[in-house]
Amino acid sequence: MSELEAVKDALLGFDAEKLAKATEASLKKNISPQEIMNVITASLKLIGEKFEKGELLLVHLVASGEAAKRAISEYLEPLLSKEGTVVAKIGTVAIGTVAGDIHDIGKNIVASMFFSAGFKVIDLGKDVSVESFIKAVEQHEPDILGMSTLLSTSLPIQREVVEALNNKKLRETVKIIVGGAPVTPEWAEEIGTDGYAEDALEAVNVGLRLLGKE
Ligand code: B1M
Repeated sequence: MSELEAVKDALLGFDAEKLAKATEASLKKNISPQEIMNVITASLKLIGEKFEKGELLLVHLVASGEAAKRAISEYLEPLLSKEGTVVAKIGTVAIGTVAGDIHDIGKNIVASMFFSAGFKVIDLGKDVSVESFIKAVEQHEPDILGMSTLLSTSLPIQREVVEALNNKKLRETVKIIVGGAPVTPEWAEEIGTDGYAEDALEAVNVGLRLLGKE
Protein backbone atom coordinates (compact mmCIF):
# COMPACT_ATOMS: atom_id res chain seq x y z
CA MET A 1 0.00 0.00 0.00
CA SER A 2 1.37 3.45 -0.91
CA GLU A 3 1.69 6.18 1.77
CA LEU A 4 -1.31 8.08 0.41
CA GLU A 5 -3.40 4.90 0.29
CA ALA A 6 -2.46 4.38 3.94
CA VAL A 7 -3.74 7.90 4.73
CA LYS A 8 -7.09 7.13 3.09
CA ASP A 9 -7.26 3.68 4.69
CA ALA A 10 -6.60 5.08 8.18
CA LEU A 11 -9.26 7.78 7.84
CA LEU A 12 -11.85 5.36 6.45
CA GLY A 13 -10.98 3.13 9.43
CA PHE A 14 -11.53 6.11 11.81
CA ASP A 15 -8.09 5.46 13.29
CA ALA A 16 -6.49 8.73 14.48
CA GLU A 17 -3.22 7.09 15.50
CA LYS A 18 -2.79 5.34 12.14
CA LEU A 19 -3.72 8.54 10.29
CA ALA A 20 -1.10 10.54 12.18
CA LYS A 21 1.54 7.90 11.38
CA ALA A 22 0.52 7.65 7.70
CA THR A 23 0.61 11.47 7.39
CA GLU A 24 4.08 11.58 8.91
CA ALA A 25 5.26 8.74 6.66
CA SER A 26 3.91 10.54 3.56
CA LEU A 27 5.78 13.71 4.48
CA LYS A 28 8.97 11.69 5.00
CA LYS A 29 8.52 10.39 1.42
CA ASN A 30 8.43 14.03 0.28
CA ILE A 31 4.76 13.96 -0.64
CA SER A 32 3.57 17.58 -0.47
CA PRO A 33 1.29 18.67 2.41
CA GLN A 34 -1.23 19.86 -0.21
CA GLU A 35 -1.39 16.41 -1.81
CA ILE A 36 -1.97 14.78 1.59
CA MET A 37 -4.62 17.43 2.34
CA ASN A 38 -6.40 16.53 -0.90
CA VAL A 39 -6.55 12.84 0.06
CA ILE A 40 -7.88 13.70 3.54
CA THR A 41 -10.55 16.01 2.08
CA ALA A 42 -11.63 13.42 -0.51
CA SER A 43 -11.81 10.70 2.17
CA LEU A 44 -13.90 12.94 4.45
CA LYS A 45 -16.22 13.62 1.50
CA LEU A 46 -16.65 9.88 1.02
CA ILE A 47 -17.40 9.45 4.72
CA GLY A 48 -19.95 12.27 4.50
CA GLU A 49 -21.66 10.57 1.56
CA LYS A 50 -21.83 7.26 3.41
CA PHE A 51 -23.27 9.08 6.43
CA GLU A 52 -25.90 10.71 4.20
CA LYS A 53 -26.90 7.28 2.82
CA GLY A 54 -27.23 5.89 6.36
CA GLU A 55 -24.25 3.56 5.90
CA LEU A 56 -22.34 5.29 8.71
CA LEU A 57 -23.40 6.78 12.04
CA LEU A 58 -22.75 10.16 13.68
CA VAL A 59 -20.08 8.53 15.83
CA HIS A 60 -18.13 7.80 12.62
CA LEU A 61 -18.48 11.42 11.49
CA VAL A 62 -17.16 12.56 14.87
CA ALA A 63 -14.24 10.09 14.85
CA SER A 64 -13.21 10.98 11.29
CA GLY A 65 -13.44 14.71 12.04
CA GLU A 66 -11.27 14.36 15.14
CA ALA A 67 -8.70 12.18 13.38
CA ALA A 68 -8.46 14.58 10.43
CA LYS A 69 -8.23 17.61 12.68
CA ARG A 70 -5.34 16.09 14.62
CA ALA A 71 -3.34 15.08 11.52
CA ILE A 72 -3.94 18.45 9.85
CA SER A 73 -3.14 20.63 12.86
CA GLU A 74 -0.12 18.59 14.00
CA TYR A 75 1.54 17.83 10.68
CA LEU A 76 0.09 19.75 7.74
CA GLU A 77 -0.94 23.23 8.85
CA PRO A 78 2.52 24.22 10.10
CA LEU A 79 4.00 23.20 6.74
CA LEU A 80 1.25 24.78 4.65
CA SER A 81 1.87 27.99 6.57
CA LYS A 82 5.61 27.78 5.89
CA GLU A 83 5.02 27.45 2.15
CA GLY A 84 4.07 31.13 1.94
CA THR A 85 6.47 33.96 2.64
CA VAL A 86 5.44 36.43 5.26
CA VAL A 87 6.87 39.68 3.97
CA ALA A 88 4.62 42.11 5.78
CA LYS A 89 1.12 42.11 7.09
CA ILE A 90 -0.67 43.04 3.90
CA GLY A 91 -4.13 43.17 5.40
CA THR A 92 -6.32 41.89 8.20
CA VAL A 93 -8.81 39.04 7.86
CA ALA A 94 -11.47 38.22 10.44
CA ILE A 95 -12.87 34.76 9.79
CA GLY A 96 -15.37 32.42 11.41
CA THR A 97 -17.83 29.60 10.85
CA VAL A 98 -21.35 30.98 11.07
CA ALA A 99 -23.88 30.38 13.85
CA GLY A 100 -25.39 26.92 14.10
CA ASP A 101 -22.36 25.32 12.46
CA ILE A 102 -19.45 23.75 14.34
CA HIS A 103 -17.51 22.49 11.29
CA ASP A 104 -14.14 24.22 11.51
CA ILE A 105 -11.56 22.05 9.75
CA GLY A 106 -11.91 23.87 6.40
CA LYS A 107 -12.18 27.29 8.05
CA ASN A 108 -8.95 26.62 9.96
CA ILE A 109 -7.16 25.76 6.72
CA VAL A 110 -8.43 28.95 5.07
CA ALA A 111 -7.25 30.95 8.11
CA SER A 112 -3.78 29.32 7.93
CA MET A 113 -3.45 30.05 4.23
CA PHE A 114 -4.31 33.73 4.78
CA PHE A 115 -1.75 33.85 7.58
CA SER A 116 0.92 32.27 5.40
CA ALA A 117 0.17 34.75 2.63
CA GLY A 118 1.07 37.58 5.00
CA PHE A 119 -2.31 38.57 6.42
CA LYS A 120 -3.02 39.24 10.07
CA VAL A 121 -5.74 36.73 10.94
CA ILE A 122 -8.38 37.14 13.61
CA ASP A 123 -9.98 33.72 14.04
CA LEU A 124 -13.47 34.16 15.46
CA GLY A 125 -13.93 30.41 15.82
CA LYS A 126 -17.05 28.39 15.02
CA ASP A 127 -20.77 28.85 15.69
CA VAL A 128 -20.22 32.62 15.43
CA SER A 129 -23.34 34.75 15.88
CA VAL A 130 -24.32 37.64 13.62
CA GLU A 131 -23.65 40.01 16.53
CA SER A 132 -20.12 38.62 17.03
CA PHE A 133 -19.27 39.11 13.34
CA ILE A 134 -20.49 42.72 13.56
CA LYS A 135 -18.59 43.34 16.79
CA ALA A 136 -15.42 41.96 15.16
CA VAL A 137 -15.78 44.37 12.24
CA GLU A 138 -16.32 47.30 14.61
CA GLN A 139 -13.47 46.33 16.91
CA HIS A 140 -10.77 45.10 14.52
CA GLU A 141 -11.71 46.99 11.33
CA PRO A 142 -10.53 44.07 9.13
CA ASP A 143 -9.97 44.50 5.40
CA ILE A 144 -11.69 41.17 4.79
CA LEU A 145 -14.47 39.33 6.59
CA GLY A 146 -14.56 35.59 5.85
CA MET A 147 -17.61 33.45 6.57
CA SER A 148 -17.51 29.68 6.28
CA THR A 149 -20.33 27.17 6.50
CA LEU A 150 -20.79 23.51 5.66
CA LEU A 151 -24.45 23.30 6.60
CA SER A 152 -27.23 24.37 4.23
CA THR A 153 -29.28 25.26 7.31
CA SER A 154 -26.65 27.86 8.31
CA LEU A 155 -26.42 29.51 4.89
CA PRO A 156 -29.04 32.19 5.77
CA ILE A 157 -26.75 33.45 8.56
CA GLN A 158 -24.29 34.65 5.92
CA ARG A 159 -27.07 36.78 4.43
CA GLU A 160 -28.00 38.07 7.91
CA VAL A 161 -24.43 39.23 8.54
CA VAL A 162 -24.35 41.14 5.24
CA GLU A 163 -27.71 42.74 6.06
CA ALA A 164 -26.59 43.67 9.58
CA LEU A 165 -23.43 45.29 8.19
CA ASN A 166 -25.59 47.26 5.77
CA ASN A 167 -27.89 48.39 8.56
CA LYS A 168 -24.92 49.50 10.67
CA LYS A 169 -23.45 51.37 7.66
CA LEU A 170 -20.35 49.17 7.92
CA ARG A 171 -20.76 47.26 4.69
CA GLU A 172 -18.51 49.56 2.65
CA THR A 173 -15.69 49.30 5.19
CA VAL A 174 -14.95 45.62 4.58
CA LYS A 175 -14.70 43.09 1.73
CA ILE A 176 -16.67 39.91 2.35
CA ILE A 177 -15.66 36.43 1.16
CA VAL A 178 -17.82 33.35 1.68
CA GLY A 179 -17.07 29.66 1.22
CA GLY A 180 -17.83 26.11 2.33
CA ALA A 181 -19.50 23.13 0.66
CA PRO A 182 -23.08 24.47 0.18
CA VAL A 183 -21.90 27.95 -0.85
CA THR A 184 -21.95 28.79 -4.57
CA PRO A 185 -20.81 31.83 -6.57
CA GLU A 186 -24.49 32.56 -7.29
CA TRP A 187 -25.31 32.57 -3.56
CA ALA A 188 -22.33 34.81 -2.82
CA GLU A 189 -23.59 37.29 -5.41
CA GLU A 190 -27.25 37.04 -4.38
CA ILE A 191 -26.53 37.97 -0.76
CA GLY A 192 -24.24 40.83 -1.75
CA THR A 193 -20.76 39.63 -0.82
CA ASP A 194 -17.58 40.55 -2.71
CA GLY A 195 -16.29 37.08 -3.41
CA TYR A 196 -16.65 33.32 -3.29
CA ALA A 197 -13.86 30.77 -3.04
CA GLU A 198 -14.02 27.03 -3.50
CA ASP A 199 -10.91 26.27 -1.48
CA ALA A 200 -8.32 27.86 0.76
CA LEU A 201 -5.87 28.82 -1.97
CA GLU A 202 -8.62 30.45 -4.01
CA ALA A 203 -9.80 32.32 -0.90
CA VAL A 204 -6.38 33.94 -0.54
CA ASN A 205 -6.23 34.78 -4.24
CA VAL A 206 -9.70 36.34 -4.11
CA GLY A 207 -8.65 38.28 -1.00
CA LEU A 208 -5.49 39.61 -2.68
CA ARG A 209 -7.49 40.57 -5.77
CA LEU A 210 -10.12 42.39 -3.72
CA LEU A 211 -7.42 44.42 -1.99
CA GLY A 212 -5.67 45.14 -5.29
CA LYS A 213 -2.54 43.26 -4.11
CA GLU A 214 -2.41 40.49 -6.71
CO1 B1M B 1 -20.81 17.15 9.43
N1 B1M B 1 -21.89 17.34 7.82
N2 B1M B 1 -22.44 17.29 10.53
N3 B1M B 1 -19.61 16.83 10.92
N4 B1M B 1 -19.49 16.68 8.16
C1 B1M B 1 -21.17 17.42 6.54
C2 B1M B 1 -20.82 18.88 6.22
C3 B1M B 1 -22.22 16.80 5.52
C4 B1M B 1 -22.06 17.33 4.08
C5 B1M B 1 -22.14 15.26 5.58
C6 B1M B 1 -23.19 14.61 4.70
O1 B1M B 1 -24.27 14.36 5.18
N5 B1M B 1 -22.88 14.34 3.44
C7 B1M B 1 -23.58 17.24 6.21
C8 B1M B 1 -24.16 18.59 5.79
C9 B1M B 1 -25.32 18.49 4.84
C10 B1M B 1 -25.81 19.85 4.45
O2 B1M B 1 -26.16 20.66 5.25
N6 B1M B 1 -25.83 20.09 3.16
C11 B1M B 1 -23.22 17.20 7.67
C12 B1M B 1 -24.14 17.07 8.75
C13 B1M B 1 -25.59 16.82 8.34
C14 B1M B 1 -23.76 17.18 10.10
C15 B1M B 1 -24.67 17.11 11.35
C16 B1M B 1 -26.01 17.87 11.23
C17 B1M B 1 -24.89 15.62 11.68
C18 B1M B 1 -25.86 15.35 12.80
O3 B1M B 1 -25.67 15.79 13.91
N7 B1M B 1 -26.90 14.63 12.46
C19 B1M B 1 -23.76 17.74 12.43
C20 B1M B 1 -23.92 19.26 12.52
C21 B1M B 1 -23.26 19.86 13.72
C22 B1M B 1 -23.27 21.38 13.66
O4 B1M B 1 -22.43 21.98 12.99
N8 B1M B 1 -24.22 22.00 14.34
C23 B1M B 1 -22.39 17.42 11.89
C24 B1M B 1 -21.26 17.26 12.70
C25 B1M B 1 -19.99 16.97 12.24
C26 B1M B 1 -18.80 16.68 13.17
C27 B1M B 1 -18.75 17.63 14.37
C28 B1M B 1 -18.92 15.28 13.66
C29 B1M B 1 -17.59 16.78 12.17
C30 B1M B 1 -16.93 18.18 12.12
C31 B1M B 1 -15.67 18.30 12.95
C32 B1M B 1 -15.03 19.66 12.81
O5 B1M B 1 -15.14 20.38 11.82
N9 B1M B 1 -14.32 20.04 13.84
C33 B1M B 1 -18.27 16.59 10.81
C34 B1M B 1 -17.57 16.26 9.61
C35 B1M B 1 -16.13 15.85 9.77
C36 B1M B 1 -18.19 16.32 8.34
C37 B1M B 1 -17.59 15.95 6.96
C38 B1M B 1 -17.54 14.43 6.87
C39 B1M B 1 -16.22 16.53 6.64
C40 B1M B 1 -16.09 18.05 6.75
C41 B1M B 1 -14.67 18.48 6.57
O6 B1M B 1 -13.98 18.79 7.52
N10 B1M B 1 -14.15 18.45 5.30
C42 B1M B 1 -18.67 16.60 5.97
C43 B1M B 1 -18.76 15.90 4.64
C44 B1M B 1 -18.16 16.74 3.50
O7 B1M B 1 -17.41 17.63 3.68
N11 B1M B 1 -18.58 16.46 2.31
C45 B1M B 1 -19.86 16.77 6.85
C46 B1M B 1 -12.74 18.72 4.99
C47 B1M B 1 -12.47 20.22 4.85
C48 B1M B 1 -11.00 20.44 4.52
O8 B1M B 1 -13.23 20.70 3.77
O9 B1M B 1 -14.73 22.06 5.28
O10 B1M B 1 -15.30 21.73 2.82
P1 B1M B 1 -14.29 21.89 3.89
O11 B1M B 1 -13.40 23.21 3.58
C49 B1M B 1 -12.83 23.49 2.31
C50 B1M B 1 -13.78 24.25 1.36
O12 B1M B 1 -15.15 24.06 1.61
C51 B1M B 1 -13.35 25.67 1.46
O13 B1M B 1 -11.96 25.56 1.71
C52 B1M B 1 -11.72 24.48 2.60
C53 B1M B 1 -10.31 23.96 2.39
O14 B1M B 1 -10.06 23.70 1.03
N12 B1M B 1 -13.90 26.55 2.48
C54 B1M B 1 -13.85 27.90 2.30
C55 B1M B 1 -14.41 26.30 3.68
N13 B1M B 1 -14.71 27.44 4.30
C56 B1M B 1 -14.37 28.44 3.49
C57 B1M B 1 -14.43 29.84 3.65
C58 B1M B 1 -13.98 30.63 2.60
C59 B1M B 1 -13.50 30.08 1.42
C60 B1M B 1 -13.42 28.71 1.26
O15 B1M B 1 -13.98 31.97 2.67
C61 B1M B 1 -14.21 32.61 3.89
